[in-house]
Amino acid sequence: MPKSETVDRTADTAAQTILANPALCGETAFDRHDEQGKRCPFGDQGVCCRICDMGPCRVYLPAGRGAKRGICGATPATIAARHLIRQVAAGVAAHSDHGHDIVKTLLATAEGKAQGFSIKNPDRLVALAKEWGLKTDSRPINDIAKELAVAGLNEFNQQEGEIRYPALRAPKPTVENWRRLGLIPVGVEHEIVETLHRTHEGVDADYKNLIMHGLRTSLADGWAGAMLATDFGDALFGTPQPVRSQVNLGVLKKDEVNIVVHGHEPTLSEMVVAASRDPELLKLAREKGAQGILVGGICCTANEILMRQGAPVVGNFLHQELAVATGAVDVMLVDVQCIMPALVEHSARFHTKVITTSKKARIPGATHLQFDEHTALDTAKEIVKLAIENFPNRRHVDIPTDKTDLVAGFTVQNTFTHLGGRYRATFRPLNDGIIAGRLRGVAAVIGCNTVRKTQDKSHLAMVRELIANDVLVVMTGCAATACAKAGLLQPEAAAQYAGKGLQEICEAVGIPPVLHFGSCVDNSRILVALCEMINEGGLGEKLSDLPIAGAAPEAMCEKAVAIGFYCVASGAFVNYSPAMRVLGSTEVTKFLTEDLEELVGGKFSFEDDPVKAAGAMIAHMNKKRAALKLKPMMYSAS
Ligand code: NFS
Ligand code: SF4
Repeated sequence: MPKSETVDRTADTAAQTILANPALCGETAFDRHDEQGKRCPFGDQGVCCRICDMGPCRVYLPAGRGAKRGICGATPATIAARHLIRQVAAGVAAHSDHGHDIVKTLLATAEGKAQGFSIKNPDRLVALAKEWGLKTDSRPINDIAKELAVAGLNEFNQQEGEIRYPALRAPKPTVENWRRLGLIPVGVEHEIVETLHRTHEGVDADYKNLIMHGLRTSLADGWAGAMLATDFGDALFGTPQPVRSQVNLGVLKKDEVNIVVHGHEPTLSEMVVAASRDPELLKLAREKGAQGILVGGICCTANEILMRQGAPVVGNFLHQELAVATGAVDVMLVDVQCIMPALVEHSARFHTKVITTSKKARIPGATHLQFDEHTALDTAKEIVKLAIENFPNRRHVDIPTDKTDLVAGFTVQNTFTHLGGRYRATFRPLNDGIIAGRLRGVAAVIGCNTVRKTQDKSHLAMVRELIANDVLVVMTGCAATACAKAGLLQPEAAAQYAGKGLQEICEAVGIPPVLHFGSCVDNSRILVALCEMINEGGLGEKLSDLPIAGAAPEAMCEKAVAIGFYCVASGAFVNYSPAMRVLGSTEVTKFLTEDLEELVGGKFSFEDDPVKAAGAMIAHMNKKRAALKLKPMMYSAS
């Protein structure tokens, strides 16, 4: 296949190089996508119900096909809403189970039972403990950590009251509105259980009632599960600092042992990075003919070790099979989420060993090495050793040369600290920039890759359009990796792509126009940043007053649905593409894209064209700017 024919599949030149040689690369998700052909419109539009075993029932499509109702009488709206909030619950569960594991690791560390772990940022831990109302004076750090971790676990299984963070962090009027609507979760598990119950056959049939519970469930992700993963992760593994690194398949090294960590949880990958620096193992690598050991990441694990260790990023979601196809990956180490089962079969064409490590995620044919925090360092060393021993088994190696510099590691605590020589976190420069009309607002562009759209293309088009219009962009997940590969995460990108006002802010603060905030659970950093913007003053009273917007331009998984939901529930305008599976119900579609705004201040739009979607986000920011009576934009159209 000539390279020119791969451009529909991916905008990434390294990926194009690999896909242009199918004889070497073998089958990938792109081929399996073609093999699926045209999808069933009922499933695609959310009106196929398989909740009970009288079905599946395929109900009325706007095109005039299908029965009016399911066997039980469920309408298209009921069916679409039930399906959608089950996706929300699954997404919330994924982020929250991840957060839960980090809290448990913090507890094991405090009890001295987690091998190789220590509390890397005790200041952050003490700050959290104070925020949570715990006593911190003259107490040993492990005591505080233990009490904090136990309190953290309670956020998951609490059975009455409210999760803690909304009242602690969100602006009061936003919290009051959530309370008025009954949207504050009791506990993470409580809401997930209730979603599964409500969507069981013959329970909740009111689509509005279902969607509102979906919003409540999603808030348990953004304001508990994911927020705990970020906060406790920062205390345990260290809070990120701005860091330079590189991204794309070209970071793999021909003459070094390459270990690619793929998945989501930082507990294992942190240890593997540590083990790769072990002098004994480095010596063994040299004995096998390798010059060193490289640990690079795919998907959100990549973002975790990039943010905290500056480790190079091999790629985003659709790069997982392509990385193996370089022939240079000695071990592909996976934990949970976004791991294609096809990796095992695919890797068999090369010499790559796929190692699964979580009891929750095994793949037939993979080597399984159970990871457990009590023996973390030993397991990590064993994995590194396996990779070293596999190095001499390499066959044909052909690594694309593409790699790009990037800056990552931004957080609520560090983004605006360096201004004017003051080392204090203050959002003043950001708020002032918006108030004066240098900056139009802030957009969060996040989420996945999907074979339903050209890899990375929508991310790039949307982000370029936003920054050209003086919108500061914050990114996480595979979206951030997409833009990093294209060079948008470098300070130099401001001069090339940003509007004049954004350029001035970037120069004054010393930041790129696109800020990498981390993995997908780190979207919680964005929520906290929005709270800080309100606290700083001048931009309204509730989160929904802010000139902000969100987008997932290449969304793929249930976690993205959950994130979209908690952003809308938190008051944001969110463009989600490809559309959520609700278009078969005009009522549900209208509720999500219009009516929600009156209730929570945020709403969805499902525009697939990334430039038009950016236009809608900009229009929303303009509307908010007008409501706040802010000055006209200094250099671009208001
Ligand atoms: Ni987010 Fe991360 Fe990527 Fe999507 Fe998967 S890695 S948690 S889900 S595909 S961005
Ligand atoms: Fe059909 Fe109702 Fe059963 Fe769904 S719950 S499969 S609509 S009978």
